[in-house]
Amino acid sequence: MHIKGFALLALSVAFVLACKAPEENKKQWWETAQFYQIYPRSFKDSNGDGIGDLNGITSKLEYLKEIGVTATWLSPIFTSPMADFGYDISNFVDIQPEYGTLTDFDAMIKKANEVGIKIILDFVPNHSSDEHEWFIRSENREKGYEDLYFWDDGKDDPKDPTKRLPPSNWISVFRGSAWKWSEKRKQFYYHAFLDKQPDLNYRSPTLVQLMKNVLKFWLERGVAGFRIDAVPNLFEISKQSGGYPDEPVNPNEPDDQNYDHLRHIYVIDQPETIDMVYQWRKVLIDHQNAYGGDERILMIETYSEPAYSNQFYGNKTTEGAQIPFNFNLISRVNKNTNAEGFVEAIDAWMKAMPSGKTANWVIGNHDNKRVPTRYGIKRTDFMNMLIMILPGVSVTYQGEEIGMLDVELSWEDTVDPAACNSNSDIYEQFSRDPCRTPFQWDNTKNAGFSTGATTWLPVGETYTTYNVAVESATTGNSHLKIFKTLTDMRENKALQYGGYRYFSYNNVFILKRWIDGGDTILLIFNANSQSITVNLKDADESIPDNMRISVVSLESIKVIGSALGSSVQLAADEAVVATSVERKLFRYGSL
Ligand SMILES: *[C@@H]1O[C@H](CO)[C@@H](O)[C@H](O)[C@H]1NC(C)=O
Ligand SMILES: CC(=O)N[C@H]1CO[C@H](CO)[C@@H](O)[C@@H]1O
Ligand SMILES: [Ca+2]
Ligand SMILES: [Ca+2]
Repeated sequence: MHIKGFALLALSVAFVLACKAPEENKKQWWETAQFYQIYPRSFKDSNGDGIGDLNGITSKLEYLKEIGVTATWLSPIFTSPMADFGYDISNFVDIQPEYGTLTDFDAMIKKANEVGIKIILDFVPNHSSDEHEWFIRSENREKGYEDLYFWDDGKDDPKDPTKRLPPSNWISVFRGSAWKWSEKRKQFYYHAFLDKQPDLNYRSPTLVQLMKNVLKFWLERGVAGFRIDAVPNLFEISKQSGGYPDEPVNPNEPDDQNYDHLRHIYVIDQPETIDMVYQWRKVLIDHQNAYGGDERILMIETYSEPAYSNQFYGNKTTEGAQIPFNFNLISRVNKNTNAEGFVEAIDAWMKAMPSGKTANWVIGNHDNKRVPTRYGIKRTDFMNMLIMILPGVSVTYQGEEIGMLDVELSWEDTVDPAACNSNSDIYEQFSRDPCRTPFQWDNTKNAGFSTGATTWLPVGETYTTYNVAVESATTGNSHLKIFKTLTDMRENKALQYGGYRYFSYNNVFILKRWIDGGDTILLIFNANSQSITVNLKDADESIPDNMRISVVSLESIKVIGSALGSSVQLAADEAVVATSVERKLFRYGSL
């Protein structure tokens, strides 16, 4: 008895000591988080008008918790004429009526706090709507508002003295000249996106302060941070530093209406942008110091080379954004990428990231074709496995957890301005509608998204196969079960704190995570177009013997819970996750 008691005491002392070290470098909540992007218009409609809304989101927060989401970022919900579906904001501090009210917003935050989901808002700082009060006043040259936007007389038209020409050759992201003539002010204004999205002028201290007030407004209503839209476009070369010079032509893109026709040396990635992000982080830090609570975060949209985008993390003296989005898995990976290609795409981030920072992995959003279209249907589960098992933060766009497919839409059904600005022959090249169709909840009418007669975009035809209800209820495997098992696994210290190694072996991609004295987790993916047998000890002799299969891609016939073995046969595009613990990791199903 005595000895037993002593042993227990000794054990608990050892436990306390052993726990101390990891606690010291305890991570912030967001560093091990699963983020989920909601496109509010298409997530859940609560009142049958065919348009998703805040009350719809509130009613589904428990679903997000259930599938292991930590925080959700919402595409814009603010007052907007909807020329770019909410990315054209006419009031930064109110809710678009079709989405709800500030009272609904407060109710959503309250519910989110109860459920344990953090809410992150989209902050769209580059431009406002041309219907924003600031723009109307600026166009009227009201005092204090004159220079909140970019105004310029333009150039003489040598052919017609009554006409003016735009100040420069700058092209809008959505095609055509980025300058629009205002009859009222008799000047041009600059718009990087639609002409209904005039760019805000960050060289105006008034504007800078107004936008910081917007951040404070939402922080005080309880948001956990912001995802910042179109950061590359924030600053452009200033009038003071030499007017608005023409950008050089890119010979690879002959279509002179296309954004890619120019090399954007004056309108994106200007040095001042970095400091503005630091200033916004300061607003968040000040708020946290005043109100307490968990760290508030900034996630930013950037597409630049690491030398530039790494600066967003901050420098030796100043904090920046915690999460500059990593789109490498979107830009460098496709259906045909081989195992080495995956290694290179991951390296491109891991090797460039400043030390001590947290990586993040994005495979889709409301601007890109859906995951099964870009990576191939059979690789869908592998992509979810990859972002969950790589070190750092995972980011999921709504529908990726159920393997939603792009929905092909006719020219008549197309509403995205990026497509409508083109024509019926080429619109599919530009349209972002196929990835924005209503979320598929169940087998009922409108996939359970809405009880209305119609929905703002048609519901995908495959909704009876890919929906939450069907994929939860099946006794077999499903995309959703795979997703949930993976988010469960992310509680494992090996994934949160462990080491990592990824490599290609006979065109099989292998990712190993492990923690000393703890588990090893293995992801194996066959990138070959035929089956292959891999000898694991040959691939990496440190892989433990007792690995068991925890997750498999949908078409795999391997049995969850069975031993992985030292010689693993994989079909083309088959992906398997194995764990060294003999623990039941599959939450439901036939096991
Ligand atoms: C970090 O950035 C701040 C703000 O832009 C700047 O004032 C400071 O000089 C920078 N520090 C270093 C060490 O580069
Ligand atoms: C990924 C993303 O958020 N893209 C947005 C970038 O900004 C433009 C203009 O605000 C939007 O149209 C895109 O949807
Ligand atoms: Ca609605
Ligand atoms: Ca801008």
